[in-house]
Amino acid sequence: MPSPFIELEVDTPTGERTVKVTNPEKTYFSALPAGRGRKLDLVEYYLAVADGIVRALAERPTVLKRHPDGAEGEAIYQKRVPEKRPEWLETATVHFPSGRQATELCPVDVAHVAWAANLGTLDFHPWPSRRADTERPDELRVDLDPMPGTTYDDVRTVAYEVQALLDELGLVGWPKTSGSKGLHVYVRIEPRWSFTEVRRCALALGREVERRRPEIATSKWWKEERGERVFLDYNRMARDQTIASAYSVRARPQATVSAPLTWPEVAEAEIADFDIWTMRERFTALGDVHAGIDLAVSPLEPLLELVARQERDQGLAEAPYPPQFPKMEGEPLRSRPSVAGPAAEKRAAAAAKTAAAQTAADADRARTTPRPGRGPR
Ligand SMILES: [Mn+2]
Repeated sequence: MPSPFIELEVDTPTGERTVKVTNPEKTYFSALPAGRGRKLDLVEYYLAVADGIVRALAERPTVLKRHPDGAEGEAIYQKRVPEKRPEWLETATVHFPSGRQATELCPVDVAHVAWAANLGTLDFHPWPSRRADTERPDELRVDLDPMPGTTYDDVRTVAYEVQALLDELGLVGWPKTSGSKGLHVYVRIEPRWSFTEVRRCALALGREVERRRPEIATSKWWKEERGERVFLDYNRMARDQTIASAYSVRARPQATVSAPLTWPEVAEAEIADFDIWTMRERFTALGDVHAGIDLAVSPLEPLLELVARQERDQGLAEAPYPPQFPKMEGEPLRSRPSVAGPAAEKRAAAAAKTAAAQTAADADRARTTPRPGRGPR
């Protein structure tokens, strides 16, 4: 028997699109009251916050985190946009750290979002760059992750410390709940610098916040060095390391969403305050509280100067990249301090060999030309 479906007519600036929603009554969020946590409620949520979600994703190559069996089912991180797709769907090509490339969804209107939601997409993970120049991020993202032993109040305190620093440097930050456990602060920048440079700025910012509040903030990559502190995850600015966008629904039975906040709200707002229903109400009342983000373009130079000062005065150089990256220029030995030493050098060499073999195997599956300009310049 074919799956039940309905068709929605979705208005876009370039015309009306028909978006099919299959299995609209399927339960996606078990902790919501009956009839409020269906797949159709997910799709309708995104249509209700259209202006906000489109601002968060516009023209950005976007990874889909799909949960076709609902929030508690298995997740599929879908980078490549499926071959079978409507002819109006727009895409963008990106280059991964391995040198491979992929065609990802590139939302330009809410019909793209609704189409993806019908695939079971809960959260959208956009690149911090846009399709006009995918190599130059226009969004510096500060990701605040509470480590075990910390509280959400600690996350708030660190967020305000980030705000104070940005303010001193003449940059404008836009806070949002992650919808899961932490907070994010986004800064709109001119798309003039590489991933390597913007990530290095995120690292400098994290290190400076750690210097000011060492009791609750850390920028250390290795978990054993973080302690019971809030981690400023600078590697979220590395290529292809995306995070859930504003208005994204998170994979929780309560259907919490990543909620854009004003700075005064950070002190009071709880993660659980915002779900697919309460956010709809808030959006109707206030609209997108981050509506000004694209007009508030901040200079990156003050952070580049901070990078230089830290190097000069504190001897701080590069810091580790995530495991799937090739060894990056200036990067220290990517090995936990507790296992560093000559034996670690050997292990690192062996790991590099395995990684290279893996990359070659991947390349066989999706034969592409490695991009000559990728990596540090
Ligand atoms: Mn996070």
